[in-house]
Amino acid sequence: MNCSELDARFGLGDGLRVVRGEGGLILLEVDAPQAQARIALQGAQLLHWQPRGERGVIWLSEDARYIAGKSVRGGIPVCWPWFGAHASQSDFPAHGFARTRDWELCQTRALADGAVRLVFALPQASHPREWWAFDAELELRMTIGQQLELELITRNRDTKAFKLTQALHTYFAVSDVREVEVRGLEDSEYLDTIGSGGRACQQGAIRFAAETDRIYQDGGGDCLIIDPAWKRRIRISKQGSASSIVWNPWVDKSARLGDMGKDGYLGMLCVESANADQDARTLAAGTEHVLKVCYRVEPA
Ligand code: TA6
Repeated sequence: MNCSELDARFGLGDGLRVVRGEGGLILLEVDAPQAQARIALQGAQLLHWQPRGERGVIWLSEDARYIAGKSVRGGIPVCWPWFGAHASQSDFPAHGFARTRDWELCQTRALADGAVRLVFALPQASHPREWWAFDAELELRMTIGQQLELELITRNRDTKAFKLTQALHTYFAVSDVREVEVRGLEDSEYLDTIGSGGRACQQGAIRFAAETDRIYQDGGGDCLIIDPAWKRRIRISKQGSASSIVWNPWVDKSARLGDMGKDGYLGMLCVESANADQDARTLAAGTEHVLKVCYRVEPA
């Protein structure tokens, strides 16, 4: 379906419009009583979420590029069916292929409480067999309101098991990454993917003064981003995940990425709810796995 057909079928009046955005990407513009949001059909990637009365919660680079087949810098990229570099094929795309493919819009609904429910699916036919030889279904359900809920559902439709690593690679907007801290990962073991790597144990809250890229094996509990300057905390609750990636590219990596914007790293922080590293999952034939997150803004 083209943009106008999608809008005719799935639009919700002023509450949700389907439009063609920069680079020809199809965007869903949500303007609901509880929140505003924007989602690209490519990757079913949420790019913006702003609960009524709050600042935007999700960071998007001022230099983001809107190119078909390329993940937009910021928002919530879906890393699937592998997280990071492919385990054995170095020429396969980092973070899998789900974030750069066009998903199908399956359902839109204005809920009675003023939130909006969206359902997307990545059709099996668009899974590149040369990269992923399994029969699997992928679905993303979003409930957009004063809180944001995402459910990423993987179904193994094959006759054999497969290993899955994945992440909701969420870029959060912060006042100044040098002035915030992440709580909830104290005493968790992490793999430091920078330099020689190696594992260590988190001592106290996480603060930022350099490039940070760590995969934490956590107990599945809540994380909090504490942002005193903006007088808020962002609570990250999750189910079906026992690992979190905490990432800030800092100066040099930002320059290498080229689409972080001028000093963009200062205004963002990734806390990604995942199944990564030792938290990889094996889905037996006919089973499913749900990775669910809920984001809430609370007063600091
Ligand atoms: O989640 C952290 C990370 O794996 C970093 O190592 C960095 O590569 C980041 O993801 C962004 O990856 P991308 O492929 O979106 O540039």
